[in-house]
Amino acid sequence: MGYDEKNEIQENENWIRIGDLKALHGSRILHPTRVERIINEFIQGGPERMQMVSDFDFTITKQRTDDGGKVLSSFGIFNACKSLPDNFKAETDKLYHIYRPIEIDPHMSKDEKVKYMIEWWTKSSEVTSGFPFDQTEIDDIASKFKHALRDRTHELFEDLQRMQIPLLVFSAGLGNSVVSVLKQADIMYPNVKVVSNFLQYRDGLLDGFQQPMIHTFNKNETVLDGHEYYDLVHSRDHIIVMGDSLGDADMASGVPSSSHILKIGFLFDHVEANMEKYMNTFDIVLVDDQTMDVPRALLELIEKQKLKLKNGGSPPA
Ligand code: MG7
Ligand code: MG
Repeated sequence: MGYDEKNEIQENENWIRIGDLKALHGSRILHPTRVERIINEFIQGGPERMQMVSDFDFTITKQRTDDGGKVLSSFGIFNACKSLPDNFKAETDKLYHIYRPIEIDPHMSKDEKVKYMIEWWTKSSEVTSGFPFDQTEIDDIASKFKHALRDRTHELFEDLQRMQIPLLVFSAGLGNSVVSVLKQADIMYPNVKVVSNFLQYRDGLLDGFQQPMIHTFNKNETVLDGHEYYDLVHSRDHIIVMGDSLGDADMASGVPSSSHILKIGFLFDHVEANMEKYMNTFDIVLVDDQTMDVPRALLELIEKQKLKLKNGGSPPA
């Protein structure tokens, strides 16, 4: 997609070989030559042309923690709040058991699933209405999950901030929880933008989620079209996408200019059964990798080359 033959860079003495990238050694890559080319395009293009788009649940947070503790999703954090009305938990559980199997049904087409997902988010929004709720409740629970971020998440966010690369955290979950976790982890830098579902209030009571609703299958250009975020990044045509679900791979498909998109997929559940689909969907598949080491390794190459150019071609001291 968007593979621009005309502007392809040529292999030169600075060319990086994918086999030399230690961080990629454990990964599964269907088209190594293509990935090698994209990485070299990124390095040559520099930070000014980069942007990153990442999912939140189980992409910025871990799929598996060292102590085996369960990581709550952004909706899960909200649902754990104590003051929610008695019927709330029962209602949302009921919805989850109806719609979650549809969301992941391997036999139903995306087009068919969309109407069910709209139903799910709509009903969930309706249930999340008519009672008072204080954001500090989310903050209290989210504080426990700032330690469940992937290893080296802080470093990744610092890298992006230092290199002034915008990061879009794109989540079909609950934005209030996402922002709370990122803020409490001290990584909600100015270059980080969260697009997600946020709680809406009316007359002091909850009134569902704000529009536009973001669900599993419109987490792409369909909701971002015309969004202020596109103005911010329209000249950044080199994109790293990260996600743990197959649908995450499309997150940047509507970005106005995208010469090269490199998709990194974190695979943890049912590795064997999912491997083929993940390899066909993501350029780089990481199996049970609970770190940010791979995206950081790519950014490091980009930053090193930039410093090298600044120093007139000689390697940085
Ligand atoms: N997901 C979607 N909805 C809900 C909900 O109302 N409650 C809970 N607990 N989970 C929900 O992060 C996005 C994921 O959250 C799930 C409306 C879906 O599985 C979705 O992929
Ligand atoms: Mg996810």
